[in-house]
Amino acid sequence: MMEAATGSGISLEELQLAARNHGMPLEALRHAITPAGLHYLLIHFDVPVVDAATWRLEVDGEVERPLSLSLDELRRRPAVERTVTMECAGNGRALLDPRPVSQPWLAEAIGTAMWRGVDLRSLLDEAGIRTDAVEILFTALDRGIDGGIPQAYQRSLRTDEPALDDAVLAYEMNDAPLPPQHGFPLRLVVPGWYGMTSVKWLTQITAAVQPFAGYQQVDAYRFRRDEADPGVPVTRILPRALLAPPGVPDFFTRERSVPLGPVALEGRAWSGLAPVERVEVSADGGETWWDATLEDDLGSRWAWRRWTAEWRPSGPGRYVLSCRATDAAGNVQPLEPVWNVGGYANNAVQRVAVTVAH
Ligand SMILES: Nc1nc2c(c(=O)[nH]1)N[C@H]1C(S)=C(S)[C@@H](COP(=O)(O)O)O[C@H]1N2
Ligand SMILES: [Mo]
Repeated sequence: MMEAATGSGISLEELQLAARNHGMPLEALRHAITPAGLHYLLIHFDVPVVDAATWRLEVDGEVERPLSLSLDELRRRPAVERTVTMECAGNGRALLDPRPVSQPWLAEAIGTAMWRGVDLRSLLDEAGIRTDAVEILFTALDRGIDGGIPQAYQRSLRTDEPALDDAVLAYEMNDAPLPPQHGFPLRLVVPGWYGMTSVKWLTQITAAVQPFAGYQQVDAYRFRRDEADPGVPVTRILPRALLAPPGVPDFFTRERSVPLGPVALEGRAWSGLAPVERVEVSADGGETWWDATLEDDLGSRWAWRRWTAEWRPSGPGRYVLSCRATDAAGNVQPLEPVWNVGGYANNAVQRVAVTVAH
C-alpha cells in the first residue's frame, strides 16, 4: 500500500472511495440499532445486481454431502437472530501519519445491526465437513482487481475458529431484506471479527484441505511494519469507545459548541476480544480520566454497550473530549496510534474539540 507524505491532503482517488463507502455519522451512536441507511459501508469493487430467483448458495469441497440451496430454501430453515457491532479494519486509517492510501476512515466505519438468517454451523454440519479440511472459504459474486490481481472477493476461516459457531448467513438486516449494498441476497456475518471477514453477496462455501492464499487473505489485512514484513493476520476487533459529539457542529469544521453548564455525554463501546468492562472519559485530551456509567449490552455479547457520563466544564473555553474502553481481557485503547503499512485497527482514543460558550 502507498503512503501519503505527512501533511499532504486527501487525493481524488481517496475522495472517490470515501464518497462510495460512507461512514456512520457519529450522532447515530444515539441509536442502539443503527438504521440500515446510517450503517457504514465498505465495498471493494461494484455492488452486484443479483436475481434472487436464480441465485443459489453452493456448499462444496471437502464435504460428505454437497448442498445447493435457493434463497427460499434458506428462508424455510429455522432462523437465528444476532445483534452485531461491525467495524471496518481500516477504521482510523486517515489519522495515521504517514497516511496509508486507501479508504480514508476517521472513526465512523462502524454500525450495529440485527442480522437474521441461517446459523452457519447448522449448514456446515448438514454438509458434513471432512476431518482433513483445514479451512472454510467464502466466495462472493463481486469481482475486480486489487493489488493488480483479478479476483472474486474471498475470505477464509480455519475450521477450528470459534467464530464459526457464532456466524450467521444473513438474509435480513434490521427486519428487512438485505439492501443491495449490504450483500443481497445473502451475506456472512462473523461476530467479533473486523468486517472484511463478513463476506457479502455470498455464493459459495468451500471446505478446503489447503489454507487459502488469495489476495484478501495473505496480501491485504495483515499487520506489517514495512513492505518486507510478512506480518500477522488482522482478526478480531480491538476495543473502542466513541462518544456522540455533544452540542451543535460548525458546518465546515464540525467543531462542537455547547452552552455553559453540565453536559450529558453518551456513546457506545465494544471489543471483539472480550466484553467491554470499563469506559473512561477525559475533558483535557487524555491527561485525567473519570469513569462513565456502562449499560448492559443489547442482549448480545457481540453488540456495543451504551455509556453515559456527566461533564461539568470549569468555565468557557475550548476543550478536547476523549473516551476509552477497557475489555475483560485487559485490552485498553492507546492514546497514540500504532502505525502499520495497511493502516489497520487504529483504535487510538477519539478526540472531539468542544467550545463551551460564555
Ligand atoms: N463480497 C464482499 N464482501 C465484503 C466486502 C466486499 O468488498 N465484497 N467488504 C468487506 C469489508 S472490508 C467490510 S468492512 C464489510 C462491510 O460491510 P457493510 O458494508 O455491510 O458495512 O464487508 C466485507 N465484506
Ligand atoms: Mo473493511
